[in-house]
Amino acid sequence: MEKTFLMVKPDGVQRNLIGEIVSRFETKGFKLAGAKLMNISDELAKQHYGEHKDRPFFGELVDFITSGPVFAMVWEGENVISTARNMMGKTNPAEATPGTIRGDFGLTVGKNVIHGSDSLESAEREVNLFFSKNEILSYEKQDSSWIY
Ligand code: DAT
Ligand code: MG
Repeated sequence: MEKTFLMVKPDGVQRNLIGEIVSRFETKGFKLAGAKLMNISDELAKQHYGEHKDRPFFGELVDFITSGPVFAMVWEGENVISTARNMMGKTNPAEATPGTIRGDFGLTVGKNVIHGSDSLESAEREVNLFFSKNEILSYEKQDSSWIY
């Protein structure tokens, strides 16, 4: 089954949105496969956001994501990568549709509450960057026959 990496960013943690965000993916029908509250090192931040290293906001982005604890998660389910991106809303919360996480909880692109992998390749890369194999659990959920 497809997996994705999602992360409540430092602003979301400070604004007490962990529970709300977990709840949205849980009630949608996805399965939580791993989760941890953690601090991101400078090195991990630069690896994670490597694709943006030449963008003018890169320094700001690394400073922000390392500024406080994040809540890192692995979620599993059919089409979870693209569905989670739709549930997050557009990168800039000002353009994100109400009902999406960024549309409901954010105002500025620099503090947009949540990260989510944008492709199969980035999901695999990011899950492995943040989680070791033994932190990702494989288990049955009893509601699965009512979802699939
Ligand atoms: P997303 O997080 O939706 O995948 P992205 O990968 O293009 O968006 O950018 C990563 C993060 O970088 C984004 O969540 C917020 C920040 N960012 C993107 N564009 C920005 C900009 N123009 N100014 C400031 N920060 C920006
Ligand atoms: Mg991205």
